[in-house]
Amino acid sequence: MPGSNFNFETIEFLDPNGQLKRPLPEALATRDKLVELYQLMVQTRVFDRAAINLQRTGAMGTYPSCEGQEAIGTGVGYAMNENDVLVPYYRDIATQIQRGVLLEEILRYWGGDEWGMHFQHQAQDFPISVPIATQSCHAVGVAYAMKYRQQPRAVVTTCGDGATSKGDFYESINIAGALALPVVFVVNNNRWAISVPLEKQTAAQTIAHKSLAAGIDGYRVDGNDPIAVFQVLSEALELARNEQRPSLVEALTYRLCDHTTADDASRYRPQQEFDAARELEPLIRFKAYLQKEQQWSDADDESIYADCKKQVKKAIEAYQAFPEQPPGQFFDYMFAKRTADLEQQKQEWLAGVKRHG
Ligand SMILES: Cc1ncc(C[n+]2csc(CCOP(=O)(O)OP(=O)(O)O)c2C)c(N)n1
Ligand SMILES: [Mg+2]
Repeated sequence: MPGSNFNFETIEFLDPNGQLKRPLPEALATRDKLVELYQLMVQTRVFDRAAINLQRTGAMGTYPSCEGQEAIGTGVGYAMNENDVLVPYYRDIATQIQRGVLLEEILRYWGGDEWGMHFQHQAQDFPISVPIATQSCHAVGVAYAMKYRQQPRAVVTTCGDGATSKGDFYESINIAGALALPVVFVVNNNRWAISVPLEKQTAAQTIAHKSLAAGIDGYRVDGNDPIAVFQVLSEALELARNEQRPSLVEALTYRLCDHTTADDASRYRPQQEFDAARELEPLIRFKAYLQKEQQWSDADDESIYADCKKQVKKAIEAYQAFPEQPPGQFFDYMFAKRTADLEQQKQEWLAGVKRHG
């Protein structure tokens, strides 16, 4: 088969038992940094569980969990410079919290209030993209602006495996290559796009192979290993910032959750596949590594979980204290001034709300 003799090696540092297979990257070679990576993953997991509970009890709308995928956002965020720009999708909590986004802002957004994406402490990153792959195009625009202004900065944009089938994605990697733009496309390959498995999504040998047609660098990384993700992203970002070399990073992981709280994956996902993926997940592996190599105790572990739970509790209280948005306000911010069309839609929508009580 054409192209099938081109292999992308999967870059790994930690094996599933938490054994380090190669020397730590210099930037992570202290216990504090490693503990920080673990804390970010635990924080994300604890937040994620709490968010699902809020949805289940009617205190929040639909929510897309990132369970099992925490290592990607953790490594990506750790590798970014403050003045890089993140153009995220909806499973990037671990990155967003490192960028200064507040947990209560994320809850606010999924609670139906768009102001949740108007980050208090992060003015340059983009809001979460729920439309699939549209953010790839925005990322390319931001990268073009950086290049035009001759700034040594880069854009990171993320999407799922399913998103890489869309025209937006192909057009974006193509133009990034053609114009040599400082952008890194990170693909969270969690093997499912709602109920569509990867096998049905593409005939490409791997997602990383899609970089070949665009003429950009391609990497495959173990997405359950935050050290490997950090290292690959650091290298890719360096090349993007300093040499305008764009890249596509395929991070291999698994969606250890329903697609969103509106989904029931047990209707289409083989239980065996799920059970096998559970064995490979990032938190278990990283804890095993810390225990073996970094004198990590059960008491240390309990204290990190207790601390994260406290922070999440505070975020929930802050979320619940936000004043409710007046109905229909979301029509008001599309443009500086509401157009006649939008005004009509708003009035129809408000009348509908009234009709349905
Ligand atoms: C343009 C567009 N089409 C369809 C949808 C409905 N939709 C939401 S998530 C999803 C699948 C995405 O799968 P993938 O890209 O693998 O990301 P994952 O959710 O698995 O992280 C689809 C089709 C959407 N949000 N936007
Ligand atoms: Mg997916």
